[in-house]
Amino acid sequence: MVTGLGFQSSGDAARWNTLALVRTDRAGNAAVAVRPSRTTYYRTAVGRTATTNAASSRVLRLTVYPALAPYRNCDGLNSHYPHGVGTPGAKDRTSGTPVTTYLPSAAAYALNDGGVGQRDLDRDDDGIACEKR
Ligand SMILES: [Ca+2]
Repeated sequence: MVTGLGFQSSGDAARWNTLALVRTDRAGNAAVAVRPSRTTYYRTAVGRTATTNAASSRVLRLTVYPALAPYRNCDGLNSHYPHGVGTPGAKDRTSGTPVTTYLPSAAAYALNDGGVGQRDLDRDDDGIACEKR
């Protein structure tokens, strides 16, 4: 069992705030519930004691995307999704290096693929809207 295990968060993975001090169970597990409104990094850390050095865990990044929405143009869509949005498994139709880092989201793509009353942000119809490297 570990007591005084700091559960920390950060917006930039450089400056950390301790959200809670938790205690592990006999198996070494602890749980903390979070509900971030923006992309946040998390880690656990223990401070230095008379018999141990300070240490911290691996950093986890929890990415928070804005609510799904139709966008007026690719500038708007790329401001939230820098590499575009596409149906899962879509292949970028290009003669150059294909974009593979788009957000795979059928729902986000469906809002921006030129359906009824929508702007078509996937003009080459490859299943990825506003693909960008
Ligand atoms: Ca496309």
